Amino acid sequence: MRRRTRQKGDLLLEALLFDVDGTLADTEELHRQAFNAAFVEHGLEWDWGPAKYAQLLAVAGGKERLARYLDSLVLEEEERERLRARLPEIHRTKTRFYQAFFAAGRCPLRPGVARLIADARAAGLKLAIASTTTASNVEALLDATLGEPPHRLFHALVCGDQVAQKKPAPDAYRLALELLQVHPARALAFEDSPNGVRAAKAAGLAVVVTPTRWNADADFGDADLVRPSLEGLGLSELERIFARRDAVA
Ligand code: XBP
Ligand code: MG
Repeated sequence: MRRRTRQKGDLLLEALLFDVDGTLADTEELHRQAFNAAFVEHGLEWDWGPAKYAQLLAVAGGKERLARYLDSLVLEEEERERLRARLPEIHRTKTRFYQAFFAAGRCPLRPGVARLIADARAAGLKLAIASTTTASNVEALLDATLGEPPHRLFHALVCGDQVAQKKPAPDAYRLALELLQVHPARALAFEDSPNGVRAAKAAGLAVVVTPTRWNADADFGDADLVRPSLEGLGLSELERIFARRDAVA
């Protein structure tokens, strides 16, 4: 699709920055199942049920989540360190299962996501991904849902280990803004989790939150807009959020 060059008097908004897990698609159940499949393959009697996983989601990053869980177990220190050395391999197995589940079409995009991406591209906005997950997981998601690689849809892709500090640190959003060459006051972030909102806000971005069941009861205090999904949320309404912010600024 041809991208329109921006004309004077266009939108205030210059860029949209999207989180991935929970925002583009409700993926955390698939991540949970992939973790449990990896535990079985590695002969571990670990089993993360939905309630346990909801707690563990407070830790962004699958490798960090595994480490936090390991630290919570009552183990001989020698056994704990032996398992810690295996975490990278366990996480690679988990990623393999996750991508196989996606390839099997087990997770659609959330409502309104595809249309907003298409409208924003047609309006000449810049688009970026700012995620804690691995780049190959983002590729699997976009390939399975939109049939395109990330670089055909987004001008910048910032994932997992590309930054020193994962969410709630602002690193991923700051790097995405730098790659887009866009000022945070002219960009909008889309998130699903408290960690994500904190990360975007710390980067100076206005944030639209579309929680999933994993964060349904969370407090999104300083988000600029909270909606059940992006369905029906058009660029003109997003521009109005912006105009309100500008009026205040
Ligand atoms: C959500 C995360 C990720 C996923 C698991 O990322 O925190 O860690 O839960 O994916 P997002 P990995 O910022 O897109 O919401 O195991 O690849 O980390
Ligand atoms: Mg998320």
